[in-house]
Amino acid sequence: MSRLILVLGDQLSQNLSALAEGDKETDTVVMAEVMEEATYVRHHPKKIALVFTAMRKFAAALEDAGWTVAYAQLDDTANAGSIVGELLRRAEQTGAEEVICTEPGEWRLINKLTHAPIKTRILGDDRFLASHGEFEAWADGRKALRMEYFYREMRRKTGLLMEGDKPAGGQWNFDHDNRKPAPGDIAPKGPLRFEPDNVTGDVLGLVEAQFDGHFGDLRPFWFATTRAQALEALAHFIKHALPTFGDYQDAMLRGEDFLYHAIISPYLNIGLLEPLEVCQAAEAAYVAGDAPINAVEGFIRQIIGWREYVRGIYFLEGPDYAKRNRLRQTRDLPAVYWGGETKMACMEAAVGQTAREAYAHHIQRLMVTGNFALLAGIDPGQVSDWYLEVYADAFEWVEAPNVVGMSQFADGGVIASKPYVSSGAYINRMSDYCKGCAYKVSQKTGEGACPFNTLYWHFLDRHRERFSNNARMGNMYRTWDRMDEERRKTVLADADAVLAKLDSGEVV
Ligand code: FAD
Ligand code: DLZ
Ligand code: SF4
Repeated sequence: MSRLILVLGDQLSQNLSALAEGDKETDTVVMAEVMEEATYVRHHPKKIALVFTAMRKFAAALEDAGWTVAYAQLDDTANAGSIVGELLRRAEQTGAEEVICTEPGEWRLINKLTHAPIKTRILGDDRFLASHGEFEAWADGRKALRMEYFYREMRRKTGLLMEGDKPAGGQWNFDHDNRKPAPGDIAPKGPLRFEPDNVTGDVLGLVEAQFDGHFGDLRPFWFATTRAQALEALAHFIKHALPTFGDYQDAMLRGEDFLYHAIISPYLNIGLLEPLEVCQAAEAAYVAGDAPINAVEGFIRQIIGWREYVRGIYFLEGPDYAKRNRLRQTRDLPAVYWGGETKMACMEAAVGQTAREAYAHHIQRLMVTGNFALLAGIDPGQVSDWYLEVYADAFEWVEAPNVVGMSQFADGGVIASKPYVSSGAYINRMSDYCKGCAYKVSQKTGEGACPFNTLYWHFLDRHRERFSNNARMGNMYRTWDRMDEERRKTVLADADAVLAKLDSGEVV
């Protein structure tokens, strides 16, 4: 019996479980560029171009490997417009009666496939180190699901940076050696960039024609779009940036969009790279003496720790997770997130580079755009949609836990033990944004005060009931309570004025 093997745009791996189950002689691989996937949120044009180009090249690689591939380009006249529609169209063409697919990274699509009017078998996605069952077993009976302990399990499981049953270097975590501000005179090489070829050129033309109104710049487009290119990009990072990765992991500098980050998340998340091979490459650099333990451990932790952990949480918590709003924040996302004028230099830098590159690093996402949204009381659903749209690496299994959980505390504390909020002081310590900002980071109240400074106290004050008993936040509340009442009133009034400006669309 012939079957259809569905390969989605973020499943571009030769060892995909659905392909392993398929039969080259009798089955047809279905791949489809469809409007439904390209517009369920209005993805950044660079992200759509990455996914479509990588899909086209992966389909060609599958054909070279002997598969029959039924590929639909977005502008094919017969294109049904959705994944399920395309499966039904191909089933009619081929006579196939069953679909085999690897679990999608989003409940939305799992639900559509589960209810498709054709028999569909969904296999586990074994491109991750921890299966759902393993994560559930780890989580079972624990009061708090903290990443650090899960990460140690993954170290033991993979043997990465292990000396027998002990962690290499005598510690599991070297974060205290990391997170320095970056001096102004560094010269990071940045990611490896690839010239568009004919296939990429065709897709860029298509994206330009079809998704003109989406936020962000399509060109210059330089992402890797094949596994071979992604491996080159990885090797470039290991050689040129990994040794310094840890030191400046949290730093932010004007005009330096990438610093010493890897810029591999888009490639990992669409399947061009595998998490274990990436970590093994980093470990090899440590063993060879080419990169220090603080950098390599920190890097590996992001992948076998955070990346696996957030996926575990997304599937453990279920389909309602991405919709949670435990702090009941309801303000609309302000125009500054769409490139609207702002006087805040940090927001301008983070949003500006997001528009240009479909990329911002972790601390820009967490402590600039995320921090501001949380302090300003923005609806986490709108915040989450924004992140899903604007980043090339954003797929809901990884985006939602990072945004709804880690950044917006909208899951009520499943991921974070306290909200990631800070005044302008943190941004000033870790960046050069505040120099030359229209606001003064040292000013706590009044016209020119940094908005993060007043909104920070406003956040704590309006959520006192929830957080004042949190052991990790006691100091913050004690500091607030020690301020004299007049000052507290002024701070809150100034914060209200900032919020009113946001609501009325005035420039903040
Ligand atoms: P590096 O800083 O060089 O880190 C190496 C790798 O570690 C990354 O490629 C990534 O695969 C992994 N990693 C690091 N941190 C995380 C994390 N918290 N969760 C999962 N993987 C991690 N990452 C995404 O892949 N997709 C998202 O949609 C996404 N949304 C985020 C939203 C917010 C609010 C925050 C705070 C973080 C988000 N992250 C997301 C995590 C992180 O910001 C990105 O993985 C990272 O910036 C990718 O750039 P890089 O490859 O240069 O990473
Ligand atoms: C992100 C994306 C986009 C933009 N377009 C497509 C597409 O046309 N066809 C496809 O198969 N996949 C696409 N994707 C990736 C899917 O949206 C992704 O598989 C789901 O969000 C689950 O992670
Ligand atoms: Fe951002 Fe405040 Fe610094 Fe300006 S002063 S860059 S608004 S933290």
